[in-house]
Amino acid sequence: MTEALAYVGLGANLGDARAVLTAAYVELQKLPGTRGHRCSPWFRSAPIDSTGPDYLNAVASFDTTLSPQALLDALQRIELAHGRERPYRNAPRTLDLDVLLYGERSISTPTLTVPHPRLHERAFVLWPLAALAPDLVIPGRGPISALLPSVAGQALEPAD
Ligand code: PH2
Ligand code: MG
Ligand code: MG
Repeated sequence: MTEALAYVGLGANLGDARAVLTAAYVELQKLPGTRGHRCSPWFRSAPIDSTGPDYLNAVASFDTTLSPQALLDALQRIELAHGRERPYRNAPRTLDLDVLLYGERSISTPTLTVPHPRLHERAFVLWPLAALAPDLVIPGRGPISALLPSVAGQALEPAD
């Protein structure tokens, strides 16, 4: 079965964000059809296009035989298990798990867009991603090192 290297964004800004992100990463490691998990350092930042407390963010990567949609379904089950509600777009959340990248594929279905459509404009995604994979090339966007300067204005601090 073919395997793809997936990158998943983790974020939380409600409740005990540190405990929830830790638990979510443990659950990612237990997902069937995944192996070789890595997690970036954690970062704290103010909400972008959103409100509420500061966010805790990280990026995880792993090899997976799950299809993109099966991976999305698994992430949504983990979000729900942590009390995720969706009252309105970009609402504060107990846990957000986003498929950022799935190998080198560009995917556009009614339920999933990969690369994540706002990945390239968000410091809270680009910096943890670059920490895991400094030589990464984002399909349709280019080398991650070339994208970082454009988010230099977004404050982000290490949260480890
Ligand atoms: N997620 C959003 C909207 N804004 N801001 C920060 N700092 N971190 C996030 O994870 C985040 C956000 C929608 O998913
Ligand atoms: Mg999401
Ligand atoms: Mg998100």
